Amino acid sequence: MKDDHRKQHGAQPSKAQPSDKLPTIQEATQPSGTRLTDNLGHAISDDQNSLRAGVRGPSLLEDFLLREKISHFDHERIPERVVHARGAGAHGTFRVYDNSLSEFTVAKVLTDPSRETPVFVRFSTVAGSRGSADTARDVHGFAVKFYTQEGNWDLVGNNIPPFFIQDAIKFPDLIHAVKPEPHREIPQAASAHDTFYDFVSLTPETLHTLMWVMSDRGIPRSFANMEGFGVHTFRLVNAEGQSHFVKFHWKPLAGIHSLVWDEAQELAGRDADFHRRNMWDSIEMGQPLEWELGLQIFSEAQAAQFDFDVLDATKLVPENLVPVKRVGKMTLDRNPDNYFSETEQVAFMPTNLVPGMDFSDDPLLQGRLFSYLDTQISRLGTPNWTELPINRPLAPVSNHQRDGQMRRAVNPGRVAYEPNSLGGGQPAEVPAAQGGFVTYPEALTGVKIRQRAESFADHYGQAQLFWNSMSSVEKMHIVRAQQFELGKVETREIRVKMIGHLRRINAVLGDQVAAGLGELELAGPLPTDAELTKLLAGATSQTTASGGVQQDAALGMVEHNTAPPSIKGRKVAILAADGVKAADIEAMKAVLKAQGAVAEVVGPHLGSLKGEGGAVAVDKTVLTTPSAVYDAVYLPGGAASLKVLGGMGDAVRFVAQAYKHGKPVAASPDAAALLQRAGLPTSAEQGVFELSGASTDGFLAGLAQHRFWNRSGDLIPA
Ligand code: HDE
Repeated sequence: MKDDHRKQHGAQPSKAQPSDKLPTIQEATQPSGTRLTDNLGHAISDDQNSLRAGVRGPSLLEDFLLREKISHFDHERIPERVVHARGAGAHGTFRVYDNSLSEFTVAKVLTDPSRETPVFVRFSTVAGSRGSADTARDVHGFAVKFYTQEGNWDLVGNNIPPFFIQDAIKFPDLIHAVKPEPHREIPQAASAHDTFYDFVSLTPETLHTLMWVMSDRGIPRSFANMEGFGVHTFRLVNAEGQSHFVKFHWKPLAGIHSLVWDEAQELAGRDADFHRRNMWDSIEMGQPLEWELGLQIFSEAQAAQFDFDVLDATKLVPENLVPVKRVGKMTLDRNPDNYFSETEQVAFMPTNLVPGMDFSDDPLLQGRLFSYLDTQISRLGTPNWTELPINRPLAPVSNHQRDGQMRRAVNPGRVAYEPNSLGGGQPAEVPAAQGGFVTYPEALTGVKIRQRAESFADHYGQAQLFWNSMSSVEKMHIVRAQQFELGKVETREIRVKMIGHLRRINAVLGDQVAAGLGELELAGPLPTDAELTKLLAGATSQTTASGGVQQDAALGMVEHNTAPPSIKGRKVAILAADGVKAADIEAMKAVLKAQGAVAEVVGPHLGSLKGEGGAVAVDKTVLTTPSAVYDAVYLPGGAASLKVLGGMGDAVRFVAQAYKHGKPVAASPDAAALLQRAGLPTSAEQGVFELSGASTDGFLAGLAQHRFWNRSGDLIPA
């Protein structure tokens, strides 16, 4: 698959198109040779033994091979990103659908449908270190580098449309508060601790984004199931020099789906690489990840009418107010060849724009415009990081910047200044008409001042809009997430302050969280998930700062989904032991494969099973692989197989957890006893399908639906 792709993209540099990124990476690719050498090409005859004085004597300083090898190893690491350290990337392309955006922008990447622009995308979590688990509850980075013919455009966004703070000067405080507490470096990749909630409780502008992180959006099922957002308001500038405001969105064609918290925690231990593995495997299987680029375009005059400020990054523009226009498609279809060279060394900067776009005065964005160049120099060690293959633009680079550590370019000639006559006056400035970047001439007046605008003052209205827009199940998840997070906060005063903020967003939300924290007397026991869901159904608040919008379906996930139901890319576990009906497995595999889903046989051991009707190869075992890594479970027939599984704690837990996590389960009638042991009802309505006949339709529809929220899995201990 990968090699086919290479061919498609022109593996021969001589045949490369101007829009081909691959050759610039391939130029630096070092395929393994046949002779072992050191870094300066000397062939090595013995790589097993260091040079020593006598076979049992001390090592000699003279051993240049040992010293080079160890010294290189000692310097293998670069500082991890101070935020977004944990991430995974992939290559792909972007193409705009038509030229309808020409009235708003001269950017070719957004107006020329004949162009295929190469992209590299890095997804990340924010708080954890490089080795932390993918499924930590967090904001997720969604950074896209477009290698356009006019230079790189980086859309460095997140999977959540607002941000925690309004002003860049608070960013180090926010990050210090959420990172592990500095005296004992605990907890890793988690916001559930005192310093984070201390900061949040004293900084109510964080509340809107907090609500998003505590919702299902904080624990996406996969990168392919995440939306992306540019967060800030940017500008588009057209040929007449007119500017419109714009918000960027990525809409996943695979739909928006999330994990449930218990599952996310299970995965953090059982497969900490869950998201990166999923993306890697999908691409290797020939199933690209796809998004549509969506734009909300509005004039400054329109923006002036809103009762919130579009320069305030803690606010979103409701889609009910300004609809999202889908303008093009991004496809990720090639895995990197080397994690470090590509994913670790890729360097994004919101300052990377192309003509036809510009910044807004959002004070958070303005601070970012400084931060990213600064951080790349520190992280990659030199201003010459732009020469690294993954960062190099496709557009030609020509200027008088010279030297510095690890300079790769060899710039001939004596002229390294401008203006010059000795170099024929070149390279020369490019007028705007020929593509030179010109800043939008925004008129500005004002006094120098350190003060927040009055229009930034409302911190609760959009948190209320978000809350109102949740289905009752999503609301229940938010209550449970806050009970969990604040339950880990040890300082009571901070918990109490947080309850106050949550009550202000919605009284029922605040009360239910308070009940879980022992700050509210209840007449009876705490409500179960099902009871809580019912209780939250009518709980809404009056919004402010939302353009008059009380509820926006686009903000929810369960009832509003952007994709037509499909099972493409879903993964089904077939749980089996000796005695399984091999024909059942073959039939299910064929049905799933036909619709682009994947099936794996999970057994008590690796190797093969003695199936009824033939041997069955096992892909994974119940010991190594929990049902959390699958989207559904199938229990094929074979009384002997089901008896073995029913007697195995791991297998029973496998099924119980799938049910608890809301996943569809399909079972042959032989599985009744196992289902009972795992505590499952047989109820198609609740996504437990008995496959007695040949029809798998109900199960496939359940798989497309992804989760069954109408279960009361409270009593399942798994
Ligand atoms: Fe970042 N951010 N950020 N950020 N950010 C970084 O740059 C920063 C913010 C985002 O996959 C750093 O190369 C400041 C908002 C992503 O490589 C650093 C402020 C949004 C990534 C930095 C913000 C983001 C980063 C760390 C407040 C969503 C990962 C390493 C003024 C729109 C990119 C690096 C990748 C990374 C600074 C706020 C998104 C330190 C100062 C808002 C996706 O430069």
